Amino acid sequence: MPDQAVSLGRSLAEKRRQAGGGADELPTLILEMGLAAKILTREIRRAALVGNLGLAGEQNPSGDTQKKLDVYSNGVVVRAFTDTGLVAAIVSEEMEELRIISCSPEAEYLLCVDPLDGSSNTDINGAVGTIFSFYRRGVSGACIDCEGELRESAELVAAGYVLYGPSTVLVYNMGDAVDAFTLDDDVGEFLLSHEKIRCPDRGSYYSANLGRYHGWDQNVRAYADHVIEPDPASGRPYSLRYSGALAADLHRVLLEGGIYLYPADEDYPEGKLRLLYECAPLAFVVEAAGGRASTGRGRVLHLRAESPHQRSPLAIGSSDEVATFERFVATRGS
Ligand code: AHM
Ligand code: MG
Repeated sequence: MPDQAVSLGRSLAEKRRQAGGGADELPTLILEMGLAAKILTREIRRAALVGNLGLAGEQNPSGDTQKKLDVYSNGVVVRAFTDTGLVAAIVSEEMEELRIISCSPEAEYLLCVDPLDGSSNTDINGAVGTIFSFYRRGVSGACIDCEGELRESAELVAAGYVLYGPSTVLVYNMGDAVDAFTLDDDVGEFLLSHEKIRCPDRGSYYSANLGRYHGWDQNVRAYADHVIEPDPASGRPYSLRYSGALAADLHRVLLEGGIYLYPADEDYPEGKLRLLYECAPLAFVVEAAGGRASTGRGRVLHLRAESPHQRSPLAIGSSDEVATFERFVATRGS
């Protein structure tokens, strides 16, 4: 361990000090996400030994059959943020309705979370993640229609993800920069490992479920054909990397460049991924790192959610790569 290790707690305290202290509770919320991530790290690692792999049996609001770890992860996250007193309501992939937590004036934030992203990977010891975002409520101190708040007035103020891979990494943006903290198992702390991350403008990796190729629009198929067309001058053919966990594929693109795509297709005419707890949080991270996040036709962050589980197409990663995808979508028709 380097002598000058910076813990997540110390880094957040320093950011709070630089911002002049005050009542901004985002650092407390990020720290709480760090605690939930430590508990989930432990449980994911030992799941095969304590009977926590496999299906739970219920369907989630998106129609996916929940894994035991989905249910467990949702419980950990909901309990963690219920206890802070700072969160008014939670939207989760694993809960049908938005869950009202508190109506007090201190409960200034809305949490949107995918507690266990990529849960099809749990049973094969593959990478999984947690994706989260915090919105500041437009109105505080009243239990009004919070879904309406998300749509009308709430502001996305912090977002990030946790990747449970060979190590656990927490990446977040509170509006200033994107930093990554790696969990040191022996110390029991998230320690700063990547500061002020910049997403390369270009990259030669692409991530997409090519099994869905024949359900895509011809413009999207043309783009998929383009990236594998040999052109050494522009770095093509690109290499395919697809893990089945958005957080893992996004992490590669953020650090090494490239593009992650989940376009609309015949089965998912609005795209498969969910706006509030998958697309928007990662857009908030990637844009702060100099990358781009698009529906193919516009910025993901310009969308307003009409419902908790609203879907969106997603193209995210290096700015030049996403811009090229948008040109294909715009010029080839659909
Ligand atoms: P999940 O959060 O229910 O696991 O689903 C989201 C996942 C993304 O992480 C991943 O990129 C994509 O859905 C995989 O979908 P597919 O199996 O269609 O490729
Ligand atoms: Mg997910």
